[in-house]
Amino acid sequence: MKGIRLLAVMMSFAGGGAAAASGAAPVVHPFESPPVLALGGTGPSSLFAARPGGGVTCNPQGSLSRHGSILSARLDFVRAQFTINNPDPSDPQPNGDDPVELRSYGGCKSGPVIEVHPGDTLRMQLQNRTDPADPSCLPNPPPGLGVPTGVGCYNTTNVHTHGLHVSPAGNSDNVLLNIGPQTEFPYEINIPADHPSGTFWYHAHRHGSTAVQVASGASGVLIIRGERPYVAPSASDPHPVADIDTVLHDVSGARFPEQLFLFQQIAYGCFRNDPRHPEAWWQQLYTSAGLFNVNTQDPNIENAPWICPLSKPGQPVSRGAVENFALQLDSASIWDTNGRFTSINGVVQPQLTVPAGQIQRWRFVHAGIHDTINLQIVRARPAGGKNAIAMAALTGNRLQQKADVQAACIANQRTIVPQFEIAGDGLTRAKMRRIQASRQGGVLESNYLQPGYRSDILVVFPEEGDYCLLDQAAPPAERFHNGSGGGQGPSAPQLLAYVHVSGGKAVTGILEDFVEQALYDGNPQLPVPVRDGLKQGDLRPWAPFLESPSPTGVQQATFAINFPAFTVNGKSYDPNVVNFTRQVNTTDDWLLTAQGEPHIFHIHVNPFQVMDVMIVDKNGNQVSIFDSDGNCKAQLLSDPQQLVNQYCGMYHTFRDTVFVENGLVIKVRTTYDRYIGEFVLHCHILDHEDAGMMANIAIVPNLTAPGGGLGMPSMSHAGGGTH
Ligand SMILES: [Cu+2]
Repeated sequence: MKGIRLLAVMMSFAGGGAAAASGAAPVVHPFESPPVLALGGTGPSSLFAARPGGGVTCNPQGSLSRHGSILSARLDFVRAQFTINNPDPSDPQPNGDDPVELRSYGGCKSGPVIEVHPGDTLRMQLQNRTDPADPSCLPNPPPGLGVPTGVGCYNTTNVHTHGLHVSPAGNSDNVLLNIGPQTEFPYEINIPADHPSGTFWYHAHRHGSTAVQVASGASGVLIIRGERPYVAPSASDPHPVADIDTVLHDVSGARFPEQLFLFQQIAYGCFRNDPRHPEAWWQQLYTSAGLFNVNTQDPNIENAPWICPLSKPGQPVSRGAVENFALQLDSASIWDTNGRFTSINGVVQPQLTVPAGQIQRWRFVHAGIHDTINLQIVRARPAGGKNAIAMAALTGNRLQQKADVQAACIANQRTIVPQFEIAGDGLTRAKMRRIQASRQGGVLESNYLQPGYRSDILVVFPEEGDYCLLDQAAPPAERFHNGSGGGQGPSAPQLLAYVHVSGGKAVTGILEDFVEQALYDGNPQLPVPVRDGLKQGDLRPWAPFLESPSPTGVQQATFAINFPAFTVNGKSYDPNVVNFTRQVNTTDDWLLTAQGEPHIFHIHVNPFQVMDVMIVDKNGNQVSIFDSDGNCKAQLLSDPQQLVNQYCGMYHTFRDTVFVENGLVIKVRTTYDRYIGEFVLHCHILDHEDAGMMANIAIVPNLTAPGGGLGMPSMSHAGGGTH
């Protein structure tokens, strides 16, 4: 089923820096929520009912049913055909819909939303319905596939519940599983009753095929919805669990409308696959400058946008696919140059319509594999009552859009709409954070989203009009190799979505006051000091954690590429080696560093608290970037060479994923709470992970007992295996 399409009249944008490419009228795609699984029994419908502008264009294979606290989801991992809309007017495909064939969940561009409650058991029946004939899994894969050592087996998979505090063992959140083609696997994930509510996600995580699968769309949003109301602290329970969900409503008790944003960077390419030579498939990728293959030495081809021409005799063209690791994934600059667009819930540049003055909760999930999203919401420049964005910016390839976006969506202190962040990586913050147009190091602040990050914000649009959801360009200092392409955000601002604000009631005062007053007004049931705190953005009663226990140990993790080795502490991933063995219910500090270029630290099972970020000052001393209030030091922010701005809201927050800028030391603190077993830490630039930037950690009952307390060596088959 196609979404409703509105064809806007083609007009050049008055005052636009570049005329939109001629010929094609912009196609407006309504914003879609991610697909939901069909109900296969008695169960809840998704609480994400808001689907402004139209239906979802994919009904995923699979099903969902609930029996008491057991939620059963049948999730199909399939290689399926669908389309991805491409705004580039030179795209020859009908309606600008590129045909693709990709491995993902249920045959959709983004996986179905899974919503559970604390205390639920999530039974996920993963059906791997891919082809057992998998050339990437041969002992010697065809050299043209560009598969490095350790990478391959694209049809073998598993599922990781990113950010969940659940068991890593057996058939729970165990990423050491290899679920082959035509195999069915019953996950059973017990979500503890005291688990924080929030925004999490699931994705494929089988070492060697993670990047290919996630870059194909094998990811989905996993919501834990909480209904635990505020309870006063007591001597026996000094910090009772309570959910921020219970205060996010208006005076009538109606929940603030929610929108999910699963940002995906689906890196499809169309290949010249000669049907007479299937052994040579996935080796010749079409670009606007010619065919790109692993032996291409021509930078014009390497940096050219990818295209999907129409097939004709003598010119076979595959559907868009992610099959060649070397061509499609493992370059720090490839996402910036390949011409593909970041999609939201499977749609490129959707239009979201919201009323003015309505507070909404937006849940952002960065499900890309590689590239930073510098998220800003910007008021578009009015153009004589015309929809400036739809007229111009939506027509054009990325380079053509650059000028239009820069003309229509000018970010400055007057045009930026503040984002009020209430949770990072799903975990409610102790204090609401205003992300606004403070000038930091010569750049305007963004919501810095790295692969794996989540950010929950409250947003309210002050008045009717058009607004741009932007992936703001990274300043030169934050570009990979200082300007040679790739790295921390795009080289040109990119339009992610546009927001049409229509109707509602304009807000004239300060938006932060408006939001905090609404929280105050909506919650008269709270004790006076708690309610007064809400009015100041104090969220401590709903934050799952306030401070970590004191640490008893220090661990280090250093990410580095010594090509072709991708390493943690100098070692490439070996599934047979346990790199760290730690004792359950103890706390460590971890010192995280990256050599040469930035990497992204993620550890499974337990969140960590960002204790400090340290930088080497000009005297050679290691100093904190934070002042005594936990804010970034002003002199660092005024220096664009000091890349500290993305850490400024993180002091003492709890997360599960953190960017590790090279040259900095990130100190995090984590408690190995409750769960025994073996899991991983790794770089969340997923092609780095596949190539070896991952390590095993085993949590044992007792470090000093024989076998870590898991039993005598002769009983080793019973346990999580330690060394
Ligand atoms: Cu990395």
